Amino acid sequence: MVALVQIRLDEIKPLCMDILTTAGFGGPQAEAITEMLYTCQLDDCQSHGLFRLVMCVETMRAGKIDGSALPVVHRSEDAIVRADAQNGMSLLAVNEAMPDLIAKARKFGVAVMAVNNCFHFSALWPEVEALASEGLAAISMVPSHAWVAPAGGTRGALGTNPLAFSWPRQGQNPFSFDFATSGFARGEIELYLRAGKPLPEGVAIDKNGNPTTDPAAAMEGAMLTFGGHKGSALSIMIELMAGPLINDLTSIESMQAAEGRGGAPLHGQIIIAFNPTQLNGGTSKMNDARAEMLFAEILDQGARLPSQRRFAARKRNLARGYVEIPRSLLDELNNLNS
Ligand code: NDP
Ligand code: PYC
Repeated sequence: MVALVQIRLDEIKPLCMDILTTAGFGGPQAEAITEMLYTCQLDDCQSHGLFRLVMCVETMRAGKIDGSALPVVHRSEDAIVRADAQNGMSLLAVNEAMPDLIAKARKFGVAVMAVNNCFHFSALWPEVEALASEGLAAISMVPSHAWVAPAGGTRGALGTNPLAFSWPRQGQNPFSFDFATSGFARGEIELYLRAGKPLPEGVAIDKNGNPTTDPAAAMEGAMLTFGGHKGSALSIMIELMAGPLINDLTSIESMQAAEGRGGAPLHGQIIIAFNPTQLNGGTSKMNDARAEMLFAEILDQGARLPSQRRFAARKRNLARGYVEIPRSLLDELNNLNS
């Protein structure tokens, strides 16, 4: 049994800001990171909540990130928003480009945000859900480091490459999902390693290409995509869409750029926003009803929608005023900067 400790909601942001600014992040970068970590921890996203403070500090120690970077958002008349994160974390750049993306999606029906030169450690759902709260459907993708073998391969070539989607719903939480295209996210494997738990079968191979359930051997060898060749193809698409398409690095190049120093990957991010009002030809009421019929049928079968666990966790944590994390993680966070 992992020993858990409670952290009051009002303690989370000061804890993050303290750790991040002590590590060397400037105010705006630290605030954007803190907001993301709070949002994820509130929803019990253990692999990308407070745990990711460790990766943020490691990224600073690796010496390649500009912790005081101020992103540059390029203004244009077309449906594309380009944001250069200037070698800071992705989050500040995404936040600053978001109003333009929303305005352009409303104007053109579809708009694309291309973020370049960003270190990236975070979950994607908060960004696509921010767009859903504006009535837009949205997709986001990023590569990472080449930890994942392609289907039929023997060594890392692809990132854990998450794909997130959000669909706005009237008067309720959006339909959203956000998952790594590897069977497990890297963060999840790290949590298994810390907990001393074996991985399920089919998640990883060791450095000799043999199946393994040992998280340490998996980290030395390669992770596998979900769904065999299907997840592998999706992962390659993400490499292309959030890499060469927007003139940024693949997971192989990101890994090379890190020179074995650890920390978050460095690459690009793509977010695509769709405005239903234009795309459905002004019939949004009918189309909302159609989408709701689909969700109702899924729920009627006893299945759950993705993100339902998260929304329930948020409600519970807001009501009780605290989150729970492993005591060992809190100890590690308290010692991060010593
Ligand atoms: P999970 O496997 O935890 O969850 C994937 C999605 O599936 C969630 O939306 C989840 O909803 C949903 N889901 C889970 N079980 C069910 C079920 N039984 N029925 C319906 N839906 C279900 O995700 P991962 O571990 O793959 O990824 C975790 C996070 O890691 C993501 O936020 C991702 O963005 C992040 N990540 C970031 C990377 C980066 O480079 N920045 C790289 C890889 C991952 P719910 O949450 O409600 O359970
Ligand atoms: O969990 O795979 C992961 C991950 C990579 C970068 C940030 N998180």
